[in-house]
Amino acid sequence: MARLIDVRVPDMGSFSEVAVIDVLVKPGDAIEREASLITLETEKATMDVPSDVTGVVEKLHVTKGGKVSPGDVVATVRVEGDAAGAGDSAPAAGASAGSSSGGGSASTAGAAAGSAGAGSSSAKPAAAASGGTPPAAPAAPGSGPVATPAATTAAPASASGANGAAAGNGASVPAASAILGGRTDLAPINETGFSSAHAGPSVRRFARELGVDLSQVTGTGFKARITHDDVKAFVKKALAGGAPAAAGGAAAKGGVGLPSVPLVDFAKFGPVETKPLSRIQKISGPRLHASWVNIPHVTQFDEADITDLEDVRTKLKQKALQEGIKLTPLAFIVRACVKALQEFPYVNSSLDATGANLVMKKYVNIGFAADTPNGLVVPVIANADRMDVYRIARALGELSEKARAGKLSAAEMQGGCFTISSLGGIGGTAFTPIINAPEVAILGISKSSHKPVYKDGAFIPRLMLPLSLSYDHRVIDGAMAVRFTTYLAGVLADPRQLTEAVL
Ligand code: CAO
Repeated sequence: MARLIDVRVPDMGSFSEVAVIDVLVKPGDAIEREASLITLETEKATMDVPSDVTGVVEKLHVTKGGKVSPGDVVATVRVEGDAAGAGDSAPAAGASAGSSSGGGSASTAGAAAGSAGAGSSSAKPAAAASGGTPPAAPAAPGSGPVATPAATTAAPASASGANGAAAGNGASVPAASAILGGRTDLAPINETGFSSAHAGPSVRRFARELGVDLSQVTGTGFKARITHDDVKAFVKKALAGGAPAAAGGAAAKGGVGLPSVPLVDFAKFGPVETKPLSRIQKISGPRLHASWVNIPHVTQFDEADITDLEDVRTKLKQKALQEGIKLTPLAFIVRACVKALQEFPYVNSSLDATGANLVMKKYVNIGFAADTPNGLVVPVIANADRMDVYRIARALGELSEKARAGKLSAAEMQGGCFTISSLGGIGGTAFTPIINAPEVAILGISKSSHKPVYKDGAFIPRLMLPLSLSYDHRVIDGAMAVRFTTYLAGVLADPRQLTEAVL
């Protein structure tokens, strides 16, 4: 006999009035249990609301562009006989529906527990309907335990029984350590990237169980949605040694990940406004974070005397401008870096996937950080070693313009060997740039200024350019780094070396 069952929006911690950005089904559609019905977007994450029953959509109660809150009915589903499965017995039984699906990693369990504690009774059937709090929704301040990287990376290791929630659900999905043959050296999950990944709840749960960071997985589904198969393919690649390695393997090997920072309800202390990160920030943030936690950074500071170089540049500048070339200090710095990289080939290398070999590059492609209205991008001057300073200046101008207009192609941001981050046009005296992995060094440039330099028994004013070289200490040691900056400073002090023709 057929029954009509309402599927509701689950408890989402402190979120309410959440935007419906996609409606994935229509009346008459036959749906399976766990099929995504709608996609919601909070300021922190997108998440799908799945059906907890198998049946036919009788009526939709939401529209794309509308707003919903926990407990709202999403759809009424006609369920025949016992087709509904565990989730349909009654709304109140939904919690068991969640666990019977094999879901509920440490993090989702933690978030759900927090939500339940904070939630109203009307929210509980909703949470039940989805089989638990959506994994993508970060726990709200005060709503309960927050999934820390430790918890998420510990989940796969729960074969050891360390994690009750995951261990209890381990029957339907093999633990990651089993799949990986005892290896658990996947990189720790980046929570920000994981939250914003385009994937449904069951895929998220699956990824959690395997310890897979969804932000690292390429989606092959509709609109680049990540599917179960994509996660499996990622794990297979990990088995073959192609996945990003954990930071020193600490998270996986010792079960200890990054400590989490405290969550604060800022609104308690005064008025606030929440603004989403830009698209570029969402992409670059996880990459910068990955570099920061994976690479042992050291920064070597130095200064180059560019008094003579500035004299030469001033003389050449007008003539170059007539040719449409803006001869800025950065063009000379790129040229000087090419020479230094040729002199110190280890700085022009990368570690291979095993971490046991260095890939020595026989080409020199220089990336430079460009500040654009949409955020930071790094265009790459390909084959900079085949260019004189004028061609470099032209390439810098063209790529900067494209960057600011948001018109850089993917190819124009790939293949870099070494990056320069120049803040010299703005100010500052020194900073510690983050290495653009898998490169092994990055040069930060600050504003040049006149300083008294003691020479031949007297102080004389010289124009000094601050250099900040961050390097990967696994590849470059301190002696090599300071030799590199000393050499670079020497080249920058001698404009003849920088204006010569390049064949
Ligand atoms: N010291 C003193 N003055 C400098 C200087 C330095 N180190 N570098 C540049 N200048 C001067 C230039 O000479 C120019 O002055 P004039 O017009 O009088 O010649 C002025 O500053 C502006 O230069 P520019 O910015 O137009 O050109 P650039 O080649 O120096 O830089 C680019 C181009 C794209 C690197 C720059 O515009 C930019 O985006 N910088 C920001 C990079 C960034 O955000 N890095 C941080 C990354 S981590 O968050």
